[in-house]
Amino acid sequence: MSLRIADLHAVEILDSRARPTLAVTLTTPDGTRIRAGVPSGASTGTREAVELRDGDPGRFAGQGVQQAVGHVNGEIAQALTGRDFATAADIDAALIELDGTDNKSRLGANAIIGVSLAAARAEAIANGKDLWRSLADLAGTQPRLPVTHFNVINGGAHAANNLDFQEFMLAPLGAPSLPEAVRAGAEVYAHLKKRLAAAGHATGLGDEGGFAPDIDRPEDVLQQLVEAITDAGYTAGREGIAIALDPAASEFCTDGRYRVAGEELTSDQLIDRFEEIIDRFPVWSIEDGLAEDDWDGWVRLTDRLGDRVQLMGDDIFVTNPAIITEAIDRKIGNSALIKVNQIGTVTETLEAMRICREAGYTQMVSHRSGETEDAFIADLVVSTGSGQIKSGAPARGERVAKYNRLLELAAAYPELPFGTGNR
Ligand code: 2PG
Ligand code: MG
Repeated sequence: MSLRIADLHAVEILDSRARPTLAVTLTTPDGTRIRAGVPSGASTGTREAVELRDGDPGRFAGQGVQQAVGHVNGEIAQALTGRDFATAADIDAALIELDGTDNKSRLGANAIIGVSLAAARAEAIANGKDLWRSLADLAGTQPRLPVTHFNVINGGAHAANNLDFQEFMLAPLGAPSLPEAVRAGAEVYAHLKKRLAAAGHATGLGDEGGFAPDIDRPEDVLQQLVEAITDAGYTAGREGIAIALDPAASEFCTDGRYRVAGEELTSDQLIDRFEEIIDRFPVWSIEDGLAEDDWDGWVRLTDRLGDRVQLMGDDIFVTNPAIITEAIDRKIGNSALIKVNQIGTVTETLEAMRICREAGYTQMVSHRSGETEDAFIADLVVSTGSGQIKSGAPARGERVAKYNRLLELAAAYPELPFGTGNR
């Protein structure tokens, strides 16, 4: 097979938070137009690949992406069009080489990932395969439908409330199938809304479609969640619906001190707090429990709680194969969050996932707080068999686009297994 790009074109569009991002269209020689939308984070890790922003205060408060758009339409298009590539991985390699930096800061990771996502789709089409099947064949993985993690309460950098922890997710681990997991998420979401309203809380939404009540203490949110799960007729726990947290601790850590609901905690005190939380509530996974630069704290966190819950690195790992390798060496965490734009190409994302798989680290594929309707990550999670995805609440178009793609795959391929696949 040979992959040829006849035309590459990017446009500045809006993400779900009214900030600019890119839509990239790749046209093949036979005229097929393949589109990709670029996601963007708010609580980003400092070692993520660099998202190029124009910095012109007169446009979108400096958030414009016209330079990145210009790079796709200019330098990248010039370098890639009309050439024969054997695979999409070769296109990714050409992008990395053209950029020439360690962190994609010259051309912009937002420009590069847009082209990379479109190239992966072009490869699938050239091979006559669905995207998930094409990626699975490339990665040599066993496809599987994931447990959907619904972020139903938003705090931190994603909402204007007092809540320090960023995400409280419903994890229907006990659901018998993907459609039943989605149904459980949607039903509990509806009950949670009623319960919050009855308690006098606002039911406005945060960036990821979860409610954003003014509740300070994470334990009080967890109590509401457990009750909403029960109200909806489900069991709160791993046999029914468990809970996953993303405190996104880098966001409330200054000089090694963590500020939670007005209290100042050391790493060890925060670990104690997590232990109490796990004792009281059906929390099965904690992402970014400590800050991205608190590696010593992470070692102790993993040592103390690693055999009780999934400890997932997001800001600390940034989907970076080299950082994940170092973390595995130091016994930090037991799981990685996977975001395509944190590293900037599909090839490197698959490499990060391979490293996790081989080390026995679990993985969760993730959206960003700024999203488009592009559902690439739904195919990615199925193809790699990683067994877990988070795409926000079961509400708002850019969030449900991913869940809906999964529902369609579940219907079309009933032979696909469902679940985390964890031992
Ligand atoms: C996270 C993500 C996605 P952001 O911290 O896990 O939920 O948020 O995209 O803002 O980094
Ligand atoms: Mg996170």
